[in-house]
Amino acid sequence: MKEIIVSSLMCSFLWAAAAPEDDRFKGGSYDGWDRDTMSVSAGLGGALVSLASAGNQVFDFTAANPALAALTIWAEDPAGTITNGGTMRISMPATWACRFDTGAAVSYSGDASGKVGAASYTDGGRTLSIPVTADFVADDTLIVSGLRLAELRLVSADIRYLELDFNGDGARDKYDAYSLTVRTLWPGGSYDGWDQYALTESTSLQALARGSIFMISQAGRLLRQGPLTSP
Ligand SMILES: [Ca+2]
Repeated sequence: MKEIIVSSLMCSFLWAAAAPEDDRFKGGSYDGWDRDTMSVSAGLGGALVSLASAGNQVFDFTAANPALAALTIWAEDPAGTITNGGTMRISMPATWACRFDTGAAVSYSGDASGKVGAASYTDGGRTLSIPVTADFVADDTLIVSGLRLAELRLVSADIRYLELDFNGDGARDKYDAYSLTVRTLWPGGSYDGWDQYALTESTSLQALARGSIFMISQAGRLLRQGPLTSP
C-alpha cells in the first residue's frame, strides 16, 4: 500500500514537469511586447490611433501666431472608440500657457474628412474640438490643416507635444509623434560677455588679449576685432 502511494506522487510530479508552458506571451519582464519581430503592428488590446504633425517644429517665443504643420489622425484600428456623436480633441501641451489662434480657419482632408463636423476652439483656445458625425473604421485618416499658435511669449524655452483625446472622455490618449520647440534668443546683459544684439556670425568665448577692441554695427554685425592700436 505504501509503495502505491509513493508511485502516485511520482507520477503527479512527472506530469507537472512535462506540462507545456504557456506560450501565449513571450515578452520580457514589464515590456508588454512580444519578443519576436512582428510583421504587423499590434497593441495590448484597445484602440490604435495616432496623432502626427508633418515633422518636428521650432518657434521663437517672439513669433506672432506662427502656422502649425498639418496634423494627421490615423485610426489604424479605432476599435469602436471614434463614433457618431463623439468628440475628438486636439490640445496644447498641458504645461504650456499658450493657445491656438482662435481666428485661424481649420480645414479637413483625408478619407475620413466626411465623418467630422466643423471644428471649434474650446477651453479658452487651448483645445480644438472636432465633432464626429460617422463611425470611424480601420485605416481612416483625418488631416487637420490651418492651425496657428498664439501667445508663445507665455512659454518658457522647452520641448513639448500636442495632445489628442480621441475617445471623447476628456482625458489625453496620445501625444503627437513630433515635437514642438519654443526657443528664446538671449540678447545679452551687462557683464555677461555677449552683445545685446543677436550676432549674425558665430562667435565663442575666448580669453581676450589685453587691450582688444571690438567694433559691432547697430545691426549686430561684428565689424572688427583686434588689438587696440594707436590712431
Ligand atoms: Ca481620452
